[in-house]
Amino acid sequence: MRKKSFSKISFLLIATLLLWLKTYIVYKTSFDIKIENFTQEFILFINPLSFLLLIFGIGLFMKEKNRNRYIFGASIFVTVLLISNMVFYRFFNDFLTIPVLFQTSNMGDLGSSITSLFLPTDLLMFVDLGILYWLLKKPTFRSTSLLTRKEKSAYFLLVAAVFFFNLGLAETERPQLLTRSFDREMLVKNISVYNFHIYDAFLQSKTSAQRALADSDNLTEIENYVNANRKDSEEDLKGIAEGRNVILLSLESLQSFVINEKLNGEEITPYLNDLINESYYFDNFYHQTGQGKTSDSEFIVDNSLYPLGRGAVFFTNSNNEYHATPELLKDHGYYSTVFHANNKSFWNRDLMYKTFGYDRFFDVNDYNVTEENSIGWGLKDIDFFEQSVQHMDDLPQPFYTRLITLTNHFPFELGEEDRFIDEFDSNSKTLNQYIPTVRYMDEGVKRFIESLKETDVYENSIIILYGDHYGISENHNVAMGKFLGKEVTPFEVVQLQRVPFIVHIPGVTDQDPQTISKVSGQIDIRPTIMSLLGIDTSEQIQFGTDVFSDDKLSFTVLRDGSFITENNVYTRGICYDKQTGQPADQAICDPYMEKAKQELNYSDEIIYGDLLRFYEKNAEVETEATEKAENTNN
Ligand code: GP9
Ligand code: MN
Repeated sequence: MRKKSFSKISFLLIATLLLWLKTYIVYKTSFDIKIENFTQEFILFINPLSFLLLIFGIGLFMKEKNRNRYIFGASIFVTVLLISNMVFYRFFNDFLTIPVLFQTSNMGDLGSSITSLFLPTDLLMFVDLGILYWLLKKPTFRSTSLLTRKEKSAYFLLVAAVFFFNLGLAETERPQLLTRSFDREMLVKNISVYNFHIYDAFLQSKTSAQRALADSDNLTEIENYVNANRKDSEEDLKGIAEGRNVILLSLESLQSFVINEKLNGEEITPYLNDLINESYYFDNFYHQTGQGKTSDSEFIVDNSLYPLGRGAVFFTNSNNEYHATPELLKDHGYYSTVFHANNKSFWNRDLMYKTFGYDRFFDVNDYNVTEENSIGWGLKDIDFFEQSVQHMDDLPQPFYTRLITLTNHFPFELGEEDRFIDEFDSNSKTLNQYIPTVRYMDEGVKRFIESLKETDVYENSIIILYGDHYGISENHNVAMGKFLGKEVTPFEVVQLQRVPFIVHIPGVTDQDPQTISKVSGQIDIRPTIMSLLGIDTSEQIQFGTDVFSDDKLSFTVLRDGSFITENNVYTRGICYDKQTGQPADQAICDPYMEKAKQELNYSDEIIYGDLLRFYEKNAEVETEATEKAENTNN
């Protein structure tokens, strides 16, 4: 284009330059994007360009004044998109996806979490908009003549060239970039945060179509896979808790690194450490949640399916057909409940619990919540447990129940009176405050189990405790490194996804406590429970295995596609040796790559295609069960 053409689009070019630089600064300051070489840095630098030229380029079809106004409006839009991602990233260490945007019913309840995520420096995000606004008023830019057709074609050809140059470069750095879409960081790093959103919109339309196109044949292949991988349960423990109540404690943000660990000579989780000595404890157990956090963990635990790679399945697919644990246990006379002192619609729980077949959800309205007994997200754990035990005493037995704690949630707030241990001392307020809130939750669990022992429920139950997901994100790696006394590499990040898993069977585990180091994950919880209760699930589609089974593979896959085997950790394209924490020969991880991908893909297919609606055998059992339930209700 000639000089004259450039002057026609000078406002557009200035806007592009400002937004481009701003995006790059945000990349470097607000997101933790790992760069390994110069090409990657270069890709990161140029990647916002094609989108910005495209979106501003639409203005070229508008007349004079409107054009610059449009460009200014588009700059505001792009800025808002950027800020939303920044704030979201601070909490979730992840980028926004369309399903997450529609979880608006969660937003109102976030309260203190949201405000503590905004920083004064965020105001700097508006500086360039100020400049643009000032230029908009300047006579030089006010009336610019239209571009000729030829000039427009040249402009959009240039945009396309920039885009394909970017994509080509990215593909050489990262083959199959668009087909392996689990890793959002990889996408943002290579094709920009903006093009990532366009790609995400494409995925959204694809998954919406998937249900309509699915048929029962899709399920057959998955059934074959699941059947081929099924392992027999451990004979000695099978049915050992037949007819007992099942009490699951979903422990908010609890990671394994605090277990059996001290700060200034004090144990961080004294009660859990004691309980472990009377239980089966799994020290290589991983959470497998994605963007749906707590709700994802609930989904995994109740279905032994993986949650989704984008969005929260509790929101996106709450009308699907599932064969969740409450529904299966109903056939065996169980009554199912959840105790959680939050609004019932948070994470769309009220709807999803109905779908899963829960009989009763004790939500915030079932608790006495006052100013004094609340902190952060709401009712404090000790009060929550105290009031829950009272409700529990009245439940029909046997029951299957889950209690979900809340105090140990970001931003980890706690009153002085509840501080039983010092804060950690590092540059991360989050990690510092995490230690006392974990300690407080530990106290809550202690009082809960102690008061349970005073009722007849305890002896007749099994108690299963697990961490729902990580509490300390990668944003705090430096502080984490200080706590652990070693650098937090991508290998360590995976190892930090370990959460405690404790199986406490009164009369059994206290006689013979064990620490089991086989690799397992939340996906294995349901098959384990079913086996302990002596319930046959050989006709169920589930991806987990009874953790006590001798045949269980020492293997688990995380939602971002990373996986862990007996000796290795695979993450971000690198196979690590667990013993040294150093990269190992890729060939060692190769045999598991396909399995990891397949598990996640099959599980996604089930959810997106709503495939369990085609499951014949279970459809029969289910009608029987519903009829039975209806009869008893009448
Ligand atoms: C909300 C609580 C916390 O009810 O379960 O949710 P999270 O943010 O951890 O997913
Ligand atoms: Mn949680």
